[in-house]
Amino acid sequence: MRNRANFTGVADHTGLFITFEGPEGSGKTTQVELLGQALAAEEPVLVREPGGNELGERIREIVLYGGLEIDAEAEMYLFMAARRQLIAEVIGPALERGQIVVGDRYHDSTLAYQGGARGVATTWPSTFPRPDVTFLLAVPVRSGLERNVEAGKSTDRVERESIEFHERVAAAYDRLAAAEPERFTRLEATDSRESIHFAVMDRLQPLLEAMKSRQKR
Ligand code: Z5A
Repeated sequence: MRNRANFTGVADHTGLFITFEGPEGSGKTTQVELLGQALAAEEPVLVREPGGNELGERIREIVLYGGLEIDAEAEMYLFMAARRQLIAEVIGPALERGQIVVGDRYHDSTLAYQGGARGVATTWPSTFPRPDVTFLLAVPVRSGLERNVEAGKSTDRVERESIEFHERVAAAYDRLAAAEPERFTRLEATDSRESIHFAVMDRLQPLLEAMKSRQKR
């Protein structure tokens, strides 16, 4: 792997960086898959967090399923270490090549879970590219948790937290979206899968066109 220590990728890439955020069971993975299919001709790069490469998947095992007591700040650094490796190995190079990158969670998850819900002091590192657009799938906390139970998903360390914890996550997401209205598009996750996907495509259309004209120059 090239040494990517200096990669910032904040403003200088020709690709398009799209992320999906939201509480448990809000339908992020469903929408990432639908978007991946809709953009198949563009060969988008789909990534999930934590994960998406070997270090990320190993950290995922430790932080979500390791059965360990982890200090809240240590947990934040683990998520961020996995993210930095994903940026260096996958996200940064893909954006530089002019590809579309679609993230199933990204740094806003750390701001909402470790910052908003656990109370850890968080920042946005300058070497973490900001997404061009972030879709926040808003769902009532209990409905989202019930959806995951109905889907038979096994619960991890974070999902087993109290309802109050998940309410704090949702409130933190609302504050993040309100603070950056140009980047965030808030969608009601209780709408049908198809109508959410339609709204996603509608929001992306001008960005996709702008990306293509940037690349022709
Ligand atoms: N975490 C963190 O604390 N800090 C960080 O920095 C990062 C993560 C990056 C990752 O768990 C955990 O790590 C997460 C936050 C924490 N844990 N918590 N709590 P994960 O990767 O295993 O899972 P997740 O990201 O939390 O996703 P999820 O909640 O499991 O699901 P989802 O992707 O949002 O939803 P889905 O899988 O697409 O859909 C869930 C079900 O609902 C499924 O049966 C669908 O068919 C159904 N669904 C989807 N859309 C609809 C609509 N529109 N209507 C009805 N039903 C629907």
